[in-house]
Amino acid sequence: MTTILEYHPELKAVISECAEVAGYLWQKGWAERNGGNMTYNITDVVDDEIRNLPAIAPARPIGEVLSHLRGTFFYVKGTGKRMRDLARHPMRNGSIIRICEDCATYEIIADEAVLPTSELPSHLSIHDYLIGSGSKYKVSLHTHPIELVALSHNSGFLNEQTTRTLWSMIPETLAFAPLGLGIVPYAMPGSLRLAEATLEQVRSHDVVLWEKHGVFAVEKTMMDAFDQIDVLNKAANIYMCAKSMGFTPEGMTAEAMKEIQEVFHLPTERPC
Ligand code: 2HA
Ligand code: ZN
Repeated sequence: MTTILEYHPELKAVISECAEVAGYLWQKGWAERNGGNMTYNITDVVDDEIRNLPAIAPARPIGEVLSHLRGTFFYVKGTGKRMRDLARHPMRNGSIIRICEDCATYEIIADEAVLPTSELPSHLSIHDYLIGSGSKYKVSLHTHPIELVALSHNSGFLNEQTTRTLWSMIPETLAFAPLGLGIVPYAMPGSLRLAEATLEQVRSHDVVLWEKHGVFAVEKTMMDAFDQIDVLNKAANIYMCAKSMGFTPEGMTAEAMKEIQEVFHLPTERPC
């Protein structure tokens, strides 16, 4: 079957990156069944031919009016679709959508009429904020990393100290996730409350932890979003390995952490 990707190498590279990351999510055990979501603002790699493709399904409401999304295009995982299937067949388990002129509806334009994730409104509202604030961030990724979700089952970890604990596990955590983890109290998946609380935290953190559920990250590329989550989850894994060996890890000293901050010139705000 022909796919839009055959004649659009830039778009193909972006979708291949989504498929590669979906495979990692499955391999890591972070994407059981249809767990997790991804959306990619592909507007930059959309040429006139794609821009003018006819809709292959009737326009559907987003559920909100998102005025910064006029004329934008997204690759989105399909509702009920599995990351492990998306890894092999990204255009059968996700689709390309165009946001309509009214900024309240969208149309599927390729390759098949795969309906987007039920989390589409919350992902799109975050893209709307990113575009509105002039951000270079183009992707949003939600997944279920085991160690971070496990930590979130203890209220003692639902605070800013958790970021400091994770930073102190190995030097790379602070170097590569200098804004750490934002925390969002439990809220119903897909709810407006979850989306609003996530937006609040995503402005000032690398990754947002949803209590007893998963994480959410925005980044420039899907691989970067994956890396942010992987770095923080690795630190949680080291913490838990030490605990299961029967001791509380010492963590790097405050001086060692300060040295990392100085050498790496770490940002204290998102480069939006
Ligand atoms: O769509 O993980 O939280 C799958 C999910 C929703
Ligand atoms: Zn989830």
